[in-house]
Amino acid sequence: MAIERTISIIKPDAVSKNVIGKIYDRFESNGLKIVAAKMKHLTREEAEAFYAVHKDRPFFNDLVDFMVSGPVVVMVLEAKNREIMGATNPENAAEGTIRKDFANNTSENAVHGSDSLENAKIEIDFFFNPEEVYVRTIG
Ligand code: IDP
Ligand code: MG
Repeated sequence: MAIERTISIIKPDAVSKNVIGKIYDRFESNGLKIVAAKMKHLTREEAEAFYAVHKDRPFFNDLVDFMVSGPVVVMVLEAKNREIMGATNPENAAEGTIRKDFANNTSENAVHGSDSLENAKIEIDFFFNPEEVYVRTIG
């Protein structure tokens, strides 16, 4: 079976709270492996392109403003992360999820995660060249 890969982004709110390591730990503690990672300050053009699927939503401009407000940390993870992230609105997020513990509100919600395998592939290609994504051969 092919290994499932997905994207996670630690958003500017969580980076500014200095909880990058705590969020990495959530993934690792739940058995996910980080196979690529980098810090990046998105340009407005990059944020608009990344969230193009939401371009007609009322929150699009606020979302882009927020995502360019500071650097983010982009990761490729092996295995699923939606359950670990929690619901978009942290008030609806389950106990023990990243958003429950670290999000401010529906907009500043600590992390992004791919919503399907198909979109995961598109999002991985958006941020990483193939040689930047590693095979974890040991362990
Ligand atoms: P997701 O991140 O849980 O997949 P999406 O519906 O794909 O949620 O929305 C993408 C991002 O847009 C959210 O993570 C959040 O930052 C922002 N967003 C979504 N809905 C709202 C809203 O109603 N108000 C403000 N921002 C929102
Ligand atoms: Mg989404």
